[in-house]
Amino acid sequence: MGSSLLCPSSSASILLRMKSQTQLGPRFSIPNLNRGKIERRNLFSSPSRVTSVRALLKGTQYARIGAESTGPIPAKELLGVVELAAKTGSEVVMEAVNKPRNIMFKQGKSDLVTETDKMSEASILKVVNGNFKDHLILGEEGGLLGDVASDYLWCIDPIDGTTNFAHGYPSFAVSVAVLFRGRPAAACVVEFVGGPMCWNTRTFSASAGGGTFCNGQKIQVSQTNKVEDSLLVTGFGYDHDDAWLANINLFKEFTDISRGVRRLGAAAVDMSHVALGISESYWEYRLKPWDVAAGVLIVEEAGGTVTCMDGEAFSVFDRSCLVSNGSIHGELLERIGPATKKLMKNGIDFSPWFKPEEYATDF
Ligand code: LIP
Repeated sequence: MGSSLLCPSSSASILLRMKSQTQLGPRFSIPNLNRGKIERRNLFSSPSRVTSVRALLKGTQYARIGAESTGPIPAKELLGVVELAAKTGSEVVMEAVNKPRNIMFKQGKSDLVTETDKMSEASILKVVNGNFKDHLILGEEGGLLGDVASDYLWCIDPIDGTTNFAHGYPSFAVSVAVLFRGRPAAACVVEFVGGPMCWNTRTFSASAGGGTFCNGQKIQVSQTNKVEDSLLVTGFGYDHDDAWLANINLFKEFTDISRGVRRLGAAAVDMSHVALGISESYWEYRLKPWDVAAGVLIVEEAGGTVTCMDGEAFSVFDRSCLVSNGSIHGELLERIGPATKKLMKNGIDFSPWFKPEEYATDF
């Protein structure tokens, strides 16, 4: 059982880890992900075929992203530890939420990290290690540690939406998920709601095949079936590249044809809101595994759909993510699909990233 410790928590290692996959060195590979696709067609070749394309997309079944098995550890046991870990991290964040922040910078002036991110992650690691000594862990601040031979990979974002946290602006969250052979098996997002003088939390949790719950009550995505009746959410990363620009254009387009597009700044929160049925969709380019691993399972288990932004089957190591209530997924892809395929055609890198090289997956 080989044990490895990568990217220990120092600003140099953070910089190293935040670089793209190819810059990361041999431990993070770019594997050829041959995920099973249920149906792939060239749906976007001719804009004049919009009506028939929509009919086709309505019948499209998208591949599920949740784990089909949780291996020797029952889903319930995994979920219990995931929830405890997220709760423990959220207590650290709650303790700090009304105090002055010690802000540091990662790659640029807008990519922040605080002492609280690091303390929250340390408290989460303690819970995971205390329960599963031999699991592999990928934390936003600490990088990769544990046993690369493990089938279980924990994806930890100790504060998703750090910029909002640093400014005392909702929304932000603690996000914890565990994958079994690459697929999300259990997930928990503790969302901070309210604001100065009235901070509170609500907890979203899900396990593969077990449904999604918010503060213990089962939740479902909305039934809205047209983009024109939908409230949409997107996000923009710190790297202002071609994909960022393409999404600025999608933001404009969808603002024109929906009830509005919001930009809150915390992927885990944005996805949990789709699961709760208070928005219909969320998408973003260039998210990392720790941003998405919990949120995607929370959406799927609430009855929603998760794909890449070109409509392909999704894994947490992909560089684009589209979640929706399912009913409007095809209509969203009529615009998001071609925009993403154009980026691909222009050579923009959409290969998987942050996948630990020796970590075995089922796709
Ligand atoms: C952030 C996301 C946000 C996204 C940024 C970033 P962080 O996570 O949740 O929505 O736009 O790219 O990844 O850095 O606050 O944990």
